[in-house]
Amino acid sequence: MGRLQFTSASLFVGLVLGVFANRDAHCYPEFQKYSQSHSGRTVSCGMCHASPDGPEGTAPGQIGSLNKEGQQLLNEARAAFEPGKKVKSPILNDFGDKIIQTIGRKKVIELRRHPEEMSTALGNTSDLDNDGIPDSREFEDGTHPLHATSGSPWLLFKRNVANNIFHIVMMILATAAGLYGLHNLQLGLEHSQAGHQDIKDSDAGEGDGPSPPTGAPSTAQTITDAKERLLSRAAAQRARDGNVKAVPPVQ
Ligand SMILES: [Ca+2]
Repeated sequence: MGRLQFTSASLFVGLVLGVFANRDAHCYPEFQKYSQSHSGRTVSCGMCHASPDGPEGTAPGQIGSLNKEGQQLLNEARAAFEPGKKVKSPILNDFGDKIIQTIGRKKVIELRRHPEEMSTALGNTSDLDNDGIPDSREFEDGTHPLHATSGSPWLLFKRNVANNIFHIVMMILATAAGLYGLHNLQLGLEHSQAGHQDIKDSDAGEGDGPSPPTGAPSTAQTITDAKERLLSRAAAQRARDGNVKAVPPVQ
C-alpha cells in the first residue's frame, strides 16, 4: 500500500513538472514586450534566447533540435530557481543565462507580472559585451546586451571618447601644431616678399638718384638753370663790352 502511494505521488510530481516544463518551453514575452514598448526599438526573443524566433521549434537553439546532452543542460537551467547557479542553457544566450544566474529562475517567473522591475533586479554591474552600457540598461533601451555596436548612440559615443582619449588629445595637439606652423610659414613668406620688394625699390632708387623733395627742382633742372644763368651773364658782359667800345672816349 505504502509503495503504491509513493508511486502515485511520484507520478503526480512528474506530471506537475511535465506540465510546468511544457509551459516553460515558451519564451517569456512579457520582457520582450516591455523592452520594446519602453525603448521604442524592435526587440526580438534573441535578446535572451539563442534563437531570435524563441525556444520553440526545431532550428538550432530551439528545443526541438536538442540532443540528450542539450536536454540535460536545459533541465539543469530550468532547475536553477535560486540565484548563484551558473547555467548554460542551450536555448538561452549568455544574457539569458546571466539573468538566471543573477536572480534565479523563480524571480524571473515572478517578474513576468512586473517586467519593469527586471533592470533593477539585475543591477548595473554586468556588461557582457563590454561596451560600457550595463546589461540592465540595454534591456531598458531595447539594445542587444551581447553586441558591442548595439547601444544608445550617446552612451557609445561617450564610451568611445573615454577609450580613445589619448589618441584624441594627440590628434588635437598635432592639428594645433600644424596650424601654428602654417601660420608662421605664412608670416615668413609675407616678410620675405616684403624684403624683396624693399630691395627692388632700393635698386630702383639708386638708379635714378635720390628723389627730390616735393616742390624742389630736380638736379637736371638745377643744372639747366645754372647754364642759363651763366649764358645770361656772359651775354650781359659781352653787351657791356660792346657798349664800352661804341662810346668814344671823353676828350
Ligand atoms: Ca553592454
